[in-house]
Amino acid sequence: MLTLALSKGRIFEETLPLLAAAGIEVTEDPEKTRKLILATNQPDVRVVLVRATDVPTYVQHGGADLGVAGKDVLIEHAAENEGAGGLYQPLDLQIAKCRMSVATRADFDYEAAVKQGSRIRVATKYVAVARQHFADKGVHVDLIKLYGSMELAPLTGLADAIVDLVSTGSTLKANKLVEVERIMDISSRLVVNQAALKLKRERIRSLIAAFSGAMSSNS
Ligand code: PRT
Ligand code: MG
Repeated sequence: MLTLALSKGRIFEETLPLLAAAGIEVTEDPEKTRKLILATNQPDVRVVLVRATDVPTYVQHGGADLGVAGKDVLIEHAAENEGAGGLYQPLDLQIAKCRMSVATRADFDYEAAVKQGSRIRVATKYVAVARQHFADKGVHVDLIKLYGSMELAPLTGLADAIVDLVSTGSTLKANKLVEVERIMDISSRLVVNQAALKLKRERIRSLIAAFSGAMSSNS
């Protein structure tokens, strides 16, 4: 049995065409069932639905053989789990793309605050990335960990800036925030459990080959 961990929503949707290229069709719709384990047309392949941030945990500890997770999630997971040994990342799938950026209220002068060496209060879910980014710039920050709705922090005075994912930019715009700095491009990667890679070598290798074949035919 091969168990693949996916999160509902964009990662599930964008992984489907790659699975199809490997001859795998998920036979149930995650939006229409309450089941957390989904069967596929291949009797030896199943999909488990977990929270996006839980994908690396499932794969690292063998609850799933493989998974798909964003670079944002993988960096934070590695920082919280001392490098997350046992998680192999063979392929950037180039799906669920976005960028990680710093955003502020339009009336906050970020450049001036950075130049003056002021202490900046930054709210984010991505504490590891934010800490590294501001340390590299030599900017002093007070990091405030949030689990969602980061956009609210500068609007309520909780923080001067946020570090969040941006795709179309419409969420920032709707909340009258501006993107003041891009930190990094984000895409999702295939992650594989190290032990599964040894025990189920051929099955996993052919899956990786089918995924990368589907990607190169897309580009
Ligand atoms: O939603 P939930 O709390 O269950 O989990 P999650 O937010 O971690 O999952 P999900 O499915 O929303 O995101 C899974 C992965 O998709 C993330 O880890 C990213 O790698 C990737 N991804 C790609 C994104 C986006 N694009 C994205 N736009 N993840 C989140 N967003 C959010 C962003 O945080 C912001 O709130 O969408 C909003 C911005 O979008 P725009 O288009 O308005 O700029
Ligand atoms: Mg989300």
